Amino acid sequence: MTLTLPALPYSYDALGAHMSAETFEYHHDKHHQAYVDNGNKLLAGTEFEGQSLEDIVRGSHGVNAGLFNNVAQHYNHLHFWNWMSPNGGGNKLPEAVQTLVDRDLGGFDKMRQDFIAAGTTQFGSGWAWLALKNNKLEVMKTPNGENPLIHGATPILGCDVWEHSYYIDYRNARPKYLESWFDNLVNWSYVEECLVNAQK
Ligand code: MN3
Repeated sequence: MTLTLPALPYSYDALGAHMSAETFEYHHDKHHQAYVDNGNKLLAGTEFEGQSLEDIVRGSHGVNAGLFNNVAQHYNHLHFWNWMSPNGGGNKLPEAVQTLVDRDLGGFDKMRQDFIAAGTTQFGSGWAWLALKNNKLEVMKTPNGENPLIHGATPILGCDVWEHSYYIDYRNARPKYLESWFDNLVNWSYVEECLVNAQK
């Protein structure tokens, strides 16, 4: 496969002050583009070329660090843009998501608190996640480009806590970014779509 950078699913200024056009100009146009370009260079001529993105992420982990870092970040960002939407956030979750949040994570408020804590306590660059593992929902955190796929899980929500995701809009205030992101931007419909796909 060839990795390609999709356009954002909304305009650059659609998320207002929660995530600015300037952040997207760097984060989407430069950082994500670099993962695509470097990933394609490192993928060429390898055994992974004919595989799905998910299989390349799983297969390259611990085997080809350069390739893994770039394809995993490509996978993470493909979903990250879709995990946000204008007028997102709130505590009205789709029923399928709410049911698992209640069953496995102690309800919305505890899940929110644990997700924000995961992102806040991820030392250095990384991600906070909601992921489905053995049909159970978990809050996870991972360093750098790692994601739940390499831990036998499927992500249904992820927040990028690399500084390039928040430094323009929030400077060093990562907890404030995570709270603002969770409360105003999360696209719960896409979370539900990811959950349904993960349960197939
Ligand atoms: Mn990023």
